Amino acid sequence: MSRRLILAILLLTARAFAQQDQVLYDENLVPVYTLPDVLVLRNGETVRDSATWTNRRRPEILALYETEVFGHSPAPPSRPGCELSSVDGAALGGKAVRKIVTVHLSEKGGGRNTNLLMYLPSRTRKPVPVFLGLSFAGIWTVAADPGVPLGEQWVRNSDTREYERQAAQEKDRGSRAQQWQLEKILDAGYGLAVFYYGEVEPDFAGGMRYGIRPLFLKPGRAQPAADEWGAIGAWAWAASRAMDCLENDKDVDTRRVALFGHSRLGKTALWAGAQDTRFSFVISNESGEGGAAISRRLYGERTRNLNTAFPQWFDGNFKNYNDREEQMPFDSHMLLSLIAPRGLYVSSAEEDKWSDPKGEFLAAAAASPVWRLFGQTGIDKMEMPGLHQPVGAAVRYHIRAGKHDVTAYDWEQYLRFAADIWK
Ligand code: GTR
Repeated sequence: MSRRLILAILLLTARAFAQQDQVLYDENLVPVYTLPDVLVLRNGETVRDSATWTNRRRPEILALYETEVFGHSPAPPSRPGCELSSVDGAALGGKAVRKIVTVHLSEKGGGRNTNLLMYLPSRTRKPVPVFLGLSFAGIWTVAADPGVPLGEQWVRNSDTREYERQAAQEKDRGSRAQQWQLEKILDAGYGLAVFYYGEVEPDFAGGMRYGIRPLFLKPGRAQPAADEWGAIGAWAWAASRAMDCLENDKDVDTRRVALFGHSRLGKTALWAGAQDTRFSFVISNESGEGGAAISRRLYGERTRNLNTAFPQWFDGNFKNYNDREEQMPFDSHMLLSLIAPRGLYVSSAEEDKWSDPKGEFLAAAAASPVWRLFGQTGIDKMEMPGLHQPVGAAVRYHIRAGKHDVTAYDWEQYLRFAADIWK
């Protein structure tokens, strides 16, 4: 290697480190920025009606996100790959019907599938609305339910620092129950369906080979092209395959399925909901940078941080925007706009500054004019609300006290939102 090359590499590394140290948390230092106008077509024409939005502007924005951010996903399979592997009509002490459905993720075989755990309230006879959630951990962590078989999970070995599959332990059962609030969901008359994202593709650089993406590579390719899906695209695609299976289930009210995700899985839920209009509303719980937060604010996490720490998440083209947020022909309000006119809930937590709560609010507000085209109200004030004061109608936002997490307070708001949207 030449001396000049070594020097250049050293300089670039030093710069990357300096940037990670200097996270912007001072509102006064947020640069002045101009967002691309969500209602102006690339040819300069203004969108004035819902038909122009649906037929012309929405496809433009979707294409931008497919090319520049998350990458194109493969076409859906010709038929759903769903196999009911167990049913218990008296789960959770008789409160719920529990089903586990094996969702086959590739028609080409390859043995890739994920287990969809469903709890439906047992007292209703009619098909029920369902929250579909992406989980960071195996499905046995959702509830302290001995009827869910323990499986394997991808974990980082603390000695070797390598990721490996480890068998779950009895103590893991229900370990994430408080992030799901299953009782509250069932009491409200809704079901909950959850799958573990690690079964679709384990979440680390190099994890792709254990997931579904290699099964869809174009002939002769060892890696997806720069405009083909990253891991978020794969997880989002799996959410749509889980939706195929919900549609297959006569106990589910398929016009009322909401998609929920937290943090990186909130980014995933937004992208899945943007592409797949079968989801009747989408919940972005603290999705932050690359999700709901406005990138141009430069507050908290930045594009470079995402692409450095998690190179597997986005497509190759997204790497072009490191330190160039102001050059993006899009920003997060445009990702959110793809959910219109369906429901959208964006939430933040006060101590989760890395996710830029204000940037998440501003994006939800800036996307709202699209809902207006459909005669709906989104968020009509640009002032950030105080803690625990949800604002907006078809687009709703709240910020709660506390840190990066999913809490009972968050679910209480989502259930209220569901009652409004699904009335
Ligand atoms: C962080 C990442 C965030 C967010 C979060 C999470 O490390 O920087 O973008 O996605 O992980 O998913 O918990």
